Amino acid sequence: MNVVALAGGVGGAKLVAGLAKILPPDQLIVVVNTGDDFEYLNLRISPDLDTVCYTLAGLANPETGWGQRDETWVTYHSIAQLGGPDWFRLGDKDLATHLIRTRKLSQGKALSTITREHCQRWGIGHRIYPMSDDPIETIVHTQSGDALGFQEYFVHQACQPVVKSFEFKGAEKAKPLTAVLEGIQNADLVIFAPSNPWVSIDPILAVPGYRQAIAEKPVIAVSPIIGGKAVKGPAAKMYQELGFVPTAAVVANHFRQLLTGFVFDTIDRSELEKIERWRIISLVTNILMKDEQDRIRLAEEILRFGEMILHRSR
Ligand code: FO1
Repeated sequence: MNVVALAGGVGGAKLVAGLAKILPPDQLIVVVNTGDDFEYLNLRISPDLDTVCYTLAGLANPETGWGQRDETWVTYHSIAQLGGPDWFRLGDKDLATHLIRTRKLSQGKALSTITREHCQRWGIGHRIYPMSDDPIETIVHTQSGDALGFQEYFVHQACQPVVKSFEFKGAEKAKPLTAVLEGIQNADLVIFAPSNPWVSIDPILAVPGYRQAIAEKPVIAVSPIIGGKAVKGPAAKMYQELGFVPTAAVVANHFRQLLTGFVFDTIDRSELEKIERWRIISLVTNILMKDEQDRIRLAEEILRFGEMILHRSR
């Protein structure tokens, strides 16, 4: 089965790692949010791309989900000693990725080419693409009138500002990747990984052409909300601040126009009827991924659910 998965950071990366254990490299394409990318210490940082790649390569830090495992922080502490900036923690190993990526970008290489080269070095066979080679910047507009870059909001201000809306600056002018568009056209199934709908999946859907291509395909989304809370990050807080009660059903409604299927947790079983009334087929299961076994089990269940959906529509 040919699958295209859309993913943001830590939650998305875990499911993608499960899918990559089951699907061979020629059957899985991963499209990663780059709206969180920014420049820090004159380096181009692509947090979600790195999180997905490190996770697939088995290099991810198991405590944080981002950055590398067995990391050292010598440079970070030396930078702090010199007066910083030090609000964004770059470990020594991780720093190498940003240095080489920035160097290659300045030589005129596209982010997708650099990502492919790095994946080869890390032994990743599956195809991982940034959502575009053009810059797209997620801007968080706050209730107090500020317009914050995503990492300024997320890390520096610890998601404290109350959000009002999101903007994906540069999206309307950005070019979709041909390989991604072709991947979607050849896909049997598109999966939205359990990533933040507002700031991980929506930026990908804002790239011209992707939403229209995805609308032609069966789509399954996996809820990042369990029991009213986000597994990680500010998704639940964002829904609340935007006037929604954060539930699995609210996530299904977020993507309602595109969804064929929705996967959510047994704890939220009472929302089943509401979601099915929207003609979205549901899979209710344990979606919390605590270890590698959980990732593989959930990926298997989702792929089986996908087969069932495909069978029904034939
Ligand atoms: N998240 C933090 O909360 N604090 C950090 O200092 C931090 C550093 C960092 C370095 C490299 C990287 O790839 C990711 C990093 N993240 C950090 C995570 C990241 O900024 C967010 O998780 C994503 O942007 C949201 O998906």
